[in-house]
Amino acid sequence: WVNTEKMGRWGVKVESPGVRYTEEVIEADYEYANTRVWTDDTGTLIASPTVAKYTFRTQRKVPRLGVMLVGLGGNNGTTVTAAILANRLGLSWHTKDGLKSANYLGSITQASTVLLGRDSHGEVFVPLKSLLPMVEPNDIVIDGWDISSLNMAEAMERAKVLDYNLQVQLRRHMRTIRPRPSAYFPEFIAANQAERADNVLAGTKAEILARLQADIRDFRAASGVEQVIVLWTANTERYSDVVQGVNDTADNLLNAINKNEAEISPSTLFAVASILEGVPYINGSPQNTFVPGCIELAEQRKIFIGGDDFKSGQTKLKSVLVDFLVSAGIKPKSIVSYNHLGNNDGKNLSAPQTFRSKEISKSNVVDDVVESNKVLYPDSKGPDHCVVIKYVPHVGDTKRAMDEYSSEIMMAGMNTIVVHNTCEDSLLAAPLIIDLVVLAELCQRIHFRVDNQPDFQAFNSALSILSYLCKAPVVPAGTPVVNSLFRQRSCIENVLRACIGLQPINHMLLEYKHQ
Ligand code: NAI
Ligand code: DG6
Repeated sequence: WVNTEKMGRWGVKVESPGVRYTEEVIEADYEYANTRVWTDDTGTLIASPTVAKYTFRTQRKVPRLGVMLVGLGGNNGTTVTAAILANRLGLSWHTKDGLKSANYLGSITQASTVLLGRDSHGEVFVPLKSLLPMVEPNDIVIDGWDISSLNMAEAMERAKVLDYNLQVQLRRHMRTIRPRPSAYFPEFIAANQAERADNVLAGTKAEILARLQADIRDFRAASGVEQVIVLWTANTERYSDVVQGVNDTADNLLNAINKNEAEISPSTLFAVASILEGVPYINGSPQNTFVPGCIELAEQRKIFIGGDDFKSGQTKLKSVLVDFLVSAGIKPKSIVSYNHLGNNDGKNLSAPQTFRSKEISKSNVVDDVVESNKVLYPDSKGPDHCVVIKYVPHVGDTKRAMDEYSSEIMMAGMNTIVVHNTCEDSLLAAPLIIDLVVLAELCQRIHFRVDNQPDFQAFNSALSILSYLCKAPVVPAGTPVVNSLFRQRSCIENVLRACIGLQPINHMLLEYKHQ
């Protein structure tokens, strides 16, 4: 075990002729090995190794980060805010099981390790966050919007997520935080949310957009943060219609906002406000916030967007289990996913249109695995996949999820796996919010150039490295969507390794295979 407290100012430091450390940057030469495949005239599949030379440059100074949450007063919003405060204050509290202390379990940047390499004793694992300089979650300044006016102490109590004794200690810190009034267009979320909508902005969409932009500027100036990220953790919206001339191009989208078009959702308005303010925007819900015009605007302005929909529990396991089954040559024939929950998210999802958004993001998560195996799925028709969500107020945030995976095995046999999972939904989602903003901020400081091009470039606007944290990853046009959790995690680990000039971990252990 390597204690990062004792790792010094460099964290992990690489000694290699291709890696240069200055006060400002870490610069690393990197050979990106790949395989090009094509079919020749005889129909033979030809595979040919390729190598491209990259140089990665990472700014070492970590900015003071401010995060603006849309849906600040919800279960996720209050839980992540409370968790950051509790960690910062080093709080402990008594429960019937004994004394508990604040931590960041469930966050890959804060609580997971990666294999760095081998020393004379064996494998050396280090915290993922020690590979490159990253924001410390305890230093994040939180702000945001909610259509409900409750202060954060009241909202935390309403959420019923955290232990009472912890809430008591946090109350005076949370009470001072009040959500800013927000954009509320009732037709985009369930009608049952109207009763909490007492903190809403009046005016046309253009006026509301201007107000949201002013909020971002105000937060930056008042808090003194150097970098802002906006993250949507508000209610799931219904899908927006993608309409030619309205939201299909960046210009049309901006014109449509000026014309107060009905089909511009609050989440798209927030995304546009963020992009216009030069601030990354992450969508933690399933709706199609990123209509084509919004993506084009982000690309034009070179602003990061990420999403969609936190991949926290049932779907995360699905993206492991189906990957395991299919890569074992076992053929899933049906997946039936049921869950019930009693928080406000469940209440909002009890309306058909908002449920439909969630059903889509929960269902598409096996597509890439099915597509990867033409032996099992020659016609690309995947398993029957059924997703059910029911609202049961009594269970609150403690969601129950039940999944049945039925697969065909050898000689027409059948293999059925049934999984039951009880979890506190917001305590799984809050660490994902931390990872999303920590990684998005890091990506702001990474630039690279390929094959001695004169200029360094940033990653594409659609920040696909965040796929691990999302049910329906947003990726640049033409990029494969990867849902498999292990592949998504390898992407994060290996991109971070590339930034310090280290090859991907290949798990071959060749050095132990000699006679
Ligand atoms: P929640 O209902 O407790 O919180 C959402 C908050 O958003 C509420 O306080 C509501 O008043 C507010 N809100 C609604 N419309 C708004 C608007 N236009 N502007 C500002 N605030 C607005 O829900 P929860 O549990 O915090 O989840 C938030 C979102 O994250 C949901 O869309 C949910 O589907 C999604 N999600 C949650 C996961 C989890 O494990 N908790 C995982 C994946 C996604
Ligand atoms: C019930 O499915 C409500 C949803 O908001 C989920 O709790 C959330 O999307 C998490 O889903 P999953 O499938 O990652 O556990």
